[in-house]
Amino acid sequence: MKRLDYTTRCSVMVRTLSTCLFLLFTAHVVLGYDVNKDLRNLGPPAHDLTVILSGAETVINHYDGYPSGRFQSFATGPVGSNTAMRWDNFRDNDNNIIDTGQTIHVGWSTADHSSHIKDMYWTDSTGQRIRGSVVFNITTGWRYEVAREALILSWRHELVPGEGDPRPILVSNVHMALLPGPVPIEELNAENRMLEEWLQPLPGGESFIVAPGELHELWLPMPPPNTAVVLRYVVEGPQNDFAPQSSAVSVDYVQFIARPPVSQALSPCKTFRATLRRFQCLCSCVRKAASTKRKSP
Ligand SMILES: [Ca+2]
Repeated sequence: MKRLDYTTRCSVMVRTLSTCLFLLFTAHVVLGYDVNKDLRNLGPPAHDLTVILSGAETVINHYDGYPSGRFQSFATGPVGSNTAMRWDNFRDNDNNIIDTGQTIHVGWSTADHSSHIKDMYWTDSTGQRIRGSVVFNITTGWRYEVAREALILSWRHELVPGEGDPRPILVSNVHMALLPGPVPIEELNAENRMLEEWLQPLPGGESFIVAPGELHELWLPMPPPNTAVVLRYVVEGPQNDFAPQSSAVSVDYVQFIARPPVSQALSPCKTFRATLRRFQCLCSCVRKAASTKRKSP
């Protein structure tokens, strides 16, 4: 009888552990990696947009535009070993065409906290790539440097357009907001006035050029676990007469959840007070940078 009790207890412990692991895994899956883009068409006029993500991706959510200009259809599926996302049937208040100079908006979430755009382009009325169309993109990533308690943000140039060679990309006006929880994907854009107020200039993110295959990094003090980190920045071609330009100027909004390595998250010395101190320090850093920028002519 005693042996049975012990076995039962073990069984309950195993079940509890399994449930915890399941919940941990589920939480990991549910929290997505969100990307939203405002794309201003630099011409010629276009009908629709196609984005090719590298490898197999699970798109768990998508956002199809502002009320003033919205795509009526969205489709995703494999193209060879990659994943395509297609926004079709654009409707706006005039000609249902993405005119030169017009800004449209798309967004998506993937299940695995990361996705890399391999190619992106405007399409014509038949859904085919407009000849020569390449919308520049740079992939945002992050990692933790445990020894230095730092969060390292990165911008990696991984665009391999189906037409032409990869070109250098100019990233500018990087802003960041640290929030207690994630912003819903439909509110991760310029129409969210509160988000716009929270976004502050990120020191070192004023302007940088990233060559094909290269990486640019910025370091931050580690935010508290589960902080939602929102980045906003401008992506375009280098601004000189000779540099090839993107077919759009993109303002990207990227959101991820700051989650330190498990070993650190479980460490008893990582108290709430310590993380709060780091959070306050980080906010003060960002505020200081913003105030310095405002004072400078
Ligand atoms: Ca239009």
